[in-house]
Amino acid sequence: MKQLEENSRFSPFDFDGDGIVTDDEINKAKEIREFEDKSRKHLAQLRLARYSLIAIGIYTLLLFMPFISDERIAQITKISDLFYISLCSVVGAYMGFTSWASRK
Ligand SMILES: [Ca+2]
Repeated sequence: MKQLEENSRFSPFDFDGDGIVTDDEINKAKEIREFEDKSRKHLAQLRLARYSLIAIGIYTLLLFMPFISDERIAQITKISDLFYISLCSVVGAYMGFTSWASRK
């Protein structure tokens, strides 16, 4: 328990506004902080997965553009295989971890 001074930096934790930060309120603040961290992490992963999908789409479209010759496509096929596999595994890992985390 902690009695607060005026405009203390702990006053945001005083949820019921009585000027005292109880252990309960500290725990609640901790939970909120953890939740915020978790959702920030989740957002970053979502962004990564989304950009991977977009990159796959753009790359595939680029391959069909007239200014890229068939010879060049044949040359980069090996790289593009790796490209697809790695980006797809990012997306797959995202979906896997998301459903695994929501089941916990
Ligand atoms: Ca309080």
